[in-house]
Order: sequence, then structure tokens, then C-alpha cells
Amino acid sequence: MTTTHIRTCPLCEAMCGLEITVDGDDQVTLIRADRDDVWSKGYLCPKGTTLGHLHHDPDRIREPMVRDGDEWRTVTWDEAFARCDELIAGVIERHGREAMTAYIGNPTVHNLSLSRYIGLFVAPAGFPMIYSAGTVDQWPKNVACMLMYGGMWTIPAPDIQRTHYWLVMGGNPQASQGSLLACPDVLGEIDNIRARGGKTVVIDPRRTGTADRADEWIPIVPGTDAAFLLAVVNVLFADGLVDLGDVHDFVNGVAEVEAAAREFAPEVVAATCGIDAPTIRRIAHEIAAAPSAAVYGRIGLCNQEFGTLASWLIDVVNVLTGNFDRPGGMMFGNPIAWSVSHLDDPQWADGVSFGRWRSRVRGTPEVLGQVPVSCLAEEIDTPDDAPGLFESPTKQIKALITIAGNPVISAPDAGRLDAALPMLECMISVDNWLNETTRHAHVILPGLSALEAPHYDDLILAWAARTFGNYSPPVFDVPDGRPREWQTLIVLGAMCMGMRWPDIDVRMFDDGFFAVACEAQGVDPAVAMAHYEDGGPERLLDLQIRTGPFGDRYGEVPDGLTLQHFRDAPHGIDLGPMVPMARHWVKTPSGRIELAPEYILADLPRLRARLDRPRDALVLVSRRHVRSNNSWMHNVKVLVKGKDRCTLLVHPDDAARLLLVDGGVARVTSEAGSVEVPVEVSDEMMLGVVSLPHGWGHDKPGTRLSVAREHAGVNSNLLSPGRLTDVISNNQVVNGFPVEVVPVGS
Ligand SMILES: Nc1nc2c(c(=O)[nH]1)N[C@H]1C(S)=C(S)[C@@H](COP(=O)(O)OP(=O)(O)OC[C@H]3O[C@@H](n4cnc5c(=O)[nH]c(N)nc54)[C@H](O)[C@@H]3O)O[C@H]1N2
Ligand SMILES: Nc1nc2c(c(=O)[nH]1)N[C@H]1C(S)=C(S)[C@@H](COP(=O)(O)OP(=O)(O)OC[C@H]3O[C@@H](n4cnc5c(=O)[nH]c(N)nc54)[C@H](O)[C@@H]3O)O[C@H]1N2
Ligand code: SF4
Ligand SMILES: [Mo]
Repeated sequence: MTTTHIRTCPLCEAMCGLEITVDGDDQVTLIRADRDDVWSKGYLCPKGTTLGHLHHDPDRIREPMVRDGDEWRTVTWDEAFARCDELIAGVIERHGREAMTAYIGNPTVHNLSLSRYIGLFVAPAGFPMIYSAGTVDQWPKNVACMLMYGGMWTIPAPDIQRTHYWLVMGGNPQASQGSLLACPDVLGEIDNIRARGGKTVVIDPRRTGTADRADEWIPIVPGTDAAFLLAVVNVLFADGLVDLGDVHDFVNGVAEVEAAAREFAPEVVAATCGIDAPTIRRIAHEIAAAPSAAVYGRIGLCNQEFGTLASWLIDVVNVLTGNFDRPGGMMFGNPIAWSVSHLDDPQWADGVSFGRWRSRVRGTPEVLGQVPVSCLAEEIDTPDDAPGLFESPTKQIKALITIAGNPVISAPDAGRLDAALPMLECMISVDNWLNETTRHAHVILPGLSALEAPHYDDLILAWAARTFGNYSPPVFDVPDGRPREWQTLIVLGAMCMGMRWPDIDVRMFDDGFFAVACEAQGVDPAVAMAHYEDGGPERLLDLQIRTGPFGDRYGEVPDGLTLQHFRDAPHGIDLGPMVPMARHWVKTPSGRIELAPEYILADLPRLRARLDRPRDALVLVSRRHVRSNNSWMHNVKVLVKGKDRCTLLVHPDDAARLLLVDGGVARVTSEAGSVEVPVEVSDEMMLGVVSLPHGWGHDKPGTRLSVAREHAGVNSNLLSPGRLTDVISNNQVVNGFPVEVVPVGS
């Protein structure tokens, strides 16, 4: 007996609707696009068709595992939690919570349970500091948005379904499917822009698949986007092109921005950026002249030396050209269900300030509660009596809890972390695979597969091109007694708080959290609670919908939405395109958009000094591929088969100069390390820039990734220098650092 299930793919920000066919033996036999999905309308990518492969992967962990020496044992959940309790209580007793931390990885955002409940682990655990993939990702954007709009997740997105001019900087949606920009079939939208008489321009050191689909590609020297954008701002003021449009009465700091850009005329930055002055002027004029325009920057603008300046300037250009908060420009979303990430964070109750404490070894001041993820290794391997340590709320780390993260692959200076993890007295991983990171754990607590878990996206909907929502119930049942990830998070949080297994009352924590969420939305918890028998993320989701902008507020709004409406609408509910929302979202102390935050302006001298620095002979940048997902989908045979994708892309002239041949092997060396990797000669690279994907390096012993091991590739983060950061955001620089490349053998 075959059944068909309509679900949403949780793997990336495109949120594609899927039609999943399952046979009588509970085997997924086919996954294809759901043509009736209100959002994706039949779009999908190759990864979405592999949710069955992930679910059936024999290497996927389904029961908790405990490690004794090199031996892994499958244990009951009771035994696993008892072991966690023993390990955590031991570290608390011997070293205190100052010696404990957590690392939170990317899939947390894409998982209903983890996204809603991560706070219910982090808050009770009360670690002095935690780490996340955020500092190799969007931290600069978080800093800019916190200062400009008053919320680190108040992130505007380009309204590409209506714009007439799209400038894409450091993003490659052809591979990534869009990021901090949720829209299915982004490349199709590039065609639509052209059909409207508009234009898409891509600024990237690589002529990407997105650039191929666009109207123009402008190569740029990595790390110089902020200089380019300041020159654009300079032209906007110099040529009288500034017009704030709808937000004219709502912006502070225009004069300060004008002054800041004064010394960055196009001629001043041209050589540094590798873009001639007339082109910079032309782009500024094109943005200003377009009926609507959206300037967009993504990871290439964050994971670089001037990440915050570049991320800030993206929004500055949109504001100055009247393209902020209007259709076809840069807009905030209006999600049907509010996100827990938008709840007021108690740490900012007295206003935002950075540098409230420092890391112990490097002395790095915190930014938005985090220091660079590369600090984790040194915080583990440096004893408390080492010389030259800084006053810090933490001690040498003895316990680490990883949640859906693989920092041994994804964090810079990866080799040092890999060597440090065995020094831990307690390492617990909430993860579904035994990989490069989790092989060091003492206990692995698996979650569910995407097809066993319910789904409804969270934060991503805040920057979606349309106001829509789609709920997916689980495709497969799981045995009773198997904890969901949200329950595991609560148990671990409570243990770190000092409670002992099995005294932990998960329901009590969940109800308490629910009550706080109700109160934050002005709803009486008792009234809301009366609607439910069970707790958990679906109860919270119902609250998020009911108290969101279209919700029924538990009966107060007669036709308002509830989760049940989504259960009844498997293809989703679409409430239309983006609408101006800035006056709702902006929550700065002044109540206005802060265009010129002092904290960011203070970084300009660093950029000015960069203009005098000679260009490095060869620098490395990262890239993604549509068939990969960071480090964790290389165990899916249909995705990794075919040609090797972990290659070093080299421009033909660089190849000739360096005596590299296509298909040969090169040794790439940076100040941090060295790897050997196959060379792919391609004129899609800018001269002087080579590109290597991240997420590979699956040759470590002791993992259980039978397919990935056969397609190991190399770990590009062995090359990324840990101490290289965008200093004002603490974000790692994995793009644009110098490397040497030499041929190996012949
Ligand atoms: N050089 C370089 N480095 C980079 C980047 C780059 O562009 N260049 N990009 C950075 C970016 S943007 C990011 S987001 C990070 C990603 O960094 P990480 O989040 O650390 O890495 P992932 O590869 O996403 O690892 C995901 C982990 O979650 C597990 N997992 C998958 N699904 C689930 C689930 O449903 N539940 C649980 N509990 N576990 C699950 C996987 O087994 C894996 O261990 O990498 C960063 N590193
Ligand atoms: N298939 C797939 N999809 C993914 C992921 C994945 O691993 N695989 N990862 C997901 C995650 S976690 C994220 S954060 C997003 C990221 O989504 P995107 O930001 O679209 O990521 P990339 O595809 O890596 O594109 C980054 C581009 O920046 C360019 N670049 C590098 N340095 C610079 C620079 O200094 N200036 C400029 N202008 N450009 C530069 C690179 O050449 C590259 O083309 O993708 C998400 N989607
Ligand atoms: S683009 Fe691919 S990975 Fe992303 S949601 Fe759609 S099917 Fe899933
Ligand atoms: Mo990311």
C-alpha cells in the first residue's frame, strides 16, 4: 500500500514543498516537487529528493551511544541520560560551570524542535559563554541590524519578486538557494527581473552560476566590498542622488554617513577593489535610477575582513536610494508565526553594549554574547595557569555540549580543535551522525530524521519574499519513549543547571517556557494552556500563530489563524507579498533607523589602512555546491556521485604562472596549515583568487560515514587562520586570506 505525503523540505531557506511517496514497508520510494505548494509551486533542488536517503541511511544514529575508549556502545535512553548526568555533575563539582560551554550548529535553525527550544537549553545551562556557527556566518549582519534597527534578527531582505534592479554581492543562490533571502527558484526570479525590463548584477570574485544567469558580472578583490560600497555612497551624495523616499522622516545619521564616505571617492578605492572608477559610478547611478532596486550581500560579505562595514553599507545604500521598506526594495518580512528569536532577550534589557567580558586566552571582547568560534580550541587546550591569560568569566573548558554542529569541519583552525576535543572530561553531542566532531563525544544523543519530525520554519520566514506558512506533520511515527530533541535539550539544560537525572521534570520546564511566551504576547497562560493536552513545539507553534499578526488570539479574533488551519492546508497558506514593515520592526532607543552607528563608524580607519596595503598575490575564497549542505550531506550517495567537487578552482593565468595543471594536485598552504587538493583550472575565477569549498575532509578515523569516507575531500578550514576576524563583529574571515599554491608531483 503506497501513501503520499505533502511536506516542506527543511534543508535550506528555499522551503520547497515536496510530495513524498512511501510504500507499504515504510520505504520512501519517490520524492518530487509539490506543484501545488503555494510558495514553491513545483520548484526543488537535488537535495530535497534525498530526505528518504537521509532517513534510511544505515549510518544515521537512531539510538543513543556511549563511548568507552575507542569503543561505542548503543545504550537505552535511560542509560545515556544517566551517563550524561554523571559526566556533567562531575565537571560541575570539580570545575564549576565556568568550565562548561556549548557549540550550536546550523541545522538548529532548520529544525522545529531545536529552533524553538534551544533557548530552553542555553538559559538554564547558564554557561558564561557559548559558541555557534554564527561567527563563521552572519554575525556581522547581526551586529549591523542590532545597531541600525534594534534587533539582531531584524534583517531586511531584497524583494526580488518585484524589484527592477538586483545587486548581488557575495552570495551565490545558484548553489545556496538563497540565504537571509528566502525565495524559491532565485535564478528564475533573475529571469523575471529581466522580463520586467530590469537587471541583475553580481559582484563576486568568481563568475558563479548566479553570475552566469545575471546580466552582468563584476569581479572584486575579496574583502574590499566595504570600500566599493563607500564609493557608491560617495557618488550618491556627490551626484545628488540621495532620496530617502518613504523612510525620509525615520532615519538618523544621514549627515554622518555622508561625511564618512567623503574620502572614499571611486578613484580612491578602484585599485584596491579591482573595479574601475567609471564602473563604480555607473553602478551607483543605476541603483538610483531604477524604478526599484535592492542591494543584497551575503556570506562573501560577512566571512571577510570588513564584514560588518560591508553588511552595514548594503543597507545604507538601500536607505539612501529610497529603496528601503518599499516594494521592490529591501524589506522586512511579516511572518504569520512570530519567531522565538524575536522575543526580548534579557541580556539587552539595559540596552546593547559589546565587550562586556573577554575570552580568557585571546582576550577577545564579546560581541552579541559570543567570541569567534576559533577561540573554542584554545579555551580547551590552554590550562588556567598558563601565562598571559585575560580576566574572563570562564575557566579552561572541560565540558562541551554540541548541538547539531560539526565544528571540526566548519570552524577555522580546524586542526587545533580536532586535537583539543580529546582533552575534554565531558563531551555530549546531540547529533544524528558519528562524524568528525561527534567521534570525540562521550555520549551521542540522536534526534529524529526530518521525516520523523514535524516541521514549520521559524526565523527564515522573517526574511521571506512572501507572507506564508506551511506545516508538515511527521511522515513516520517514532516509538514511544524515544525523546524528541526538544526534550533532550531540556534535560541537558537542567543537568547543566545542577539538577540530577532522573529528577528532571521536562513538562515543568516546558510549561514554564510556554507561560513566559504567552505573557510576552499579552496572553493569559491559563487561558492558552486550557487549549492543550500536550506540550512541546507544536503547542508553542500554535501560540506563535495565534498571537501573530493574523492569529485568532484564542478566540478574540473570529477569523484568525491557528495551527489547525495549516493542518487543513497541506500545500500551505499564502497571504501575499512583502508589505512595508519598518515602523513595526525598528526598535532602536530613538525609535528611528540608525544609519550611522558609532560603533561601526569607528572601524573605518581600519578600512582606510587597507587601501594602502598592497594586494596579496593569491587569496582563497570559499564556495558552495547545490549538491552539498555544509559538512553533513556527503553521506548521500546520489549527491556525491560523479565528478569530484572538492577541487581548487584556479584562473588559467594563475595556473600557468604556478605550473598547475587541470586535474593535477596542488598543495595549498596558509599561515594556519596545508592541504593537498585536485586542481580545476577555470576562467570563472578572478585572477589572483582561488576557491575551495568548505564542508569536506571526511577521512578521519573513527567516524561512521561510509559513503562520505569514499568522497573525503579536504577540510578547507585547516587553512583558515583562527585569529583572522572581522574584529568588530568577532566573525571569522574564511574568505580573502593569503595562500601559497604549488604543484605536487607531476
Ligand atoms: N571555510 C568556510 N567555513 C565555513 C563556511 C564557509 O563558507 N567557508 N560557512 C560557515 C557557515 S555559513 C555555517 S552555517 C557553518 C556550519 O557549521 P556547522 O553547523 O558546525 O556544520 P554543519 O556541517 O552544518 O553540521 C551540522 C551537524 O548537524 C548534524 N545534524 C544534521 N541534521 C540534524 C538534526 O536534525 N538534528 C541534529 N541534532 N543534528 C543534525 C550533522 O550530523 C552535523 O554534525 O559552517 C561555516 N564554515
Ligand atoms: N547547496 C547548499 N546550500 C546551502 C549551503 C550549502 O552548504 N550548500 N549552506 C547554507 C548556509 S549555512 C548558508 S550561510 C548559505 C550561504 O549562502 P551564500 O551566501 O549564497 O553562499 P555561497 O554559495 O557560499 O556564496 C558566497 C559567494 O561569495 C563569494 N565571495 C567570497 N568572498 C567574497 C568577497 O570578499 N566579496 C564578494 N563580493 N564575494 C565574495 C564567493 O565566491 C561565493 O560565490 O547557504 C545555505 N545554503
Ligand atoms: S532548494 Fe533544495 S534543499 Fe532547499 S528547500 Fe528546496 S529542495 Fe530543499
Ligand atoms: Mo550558514
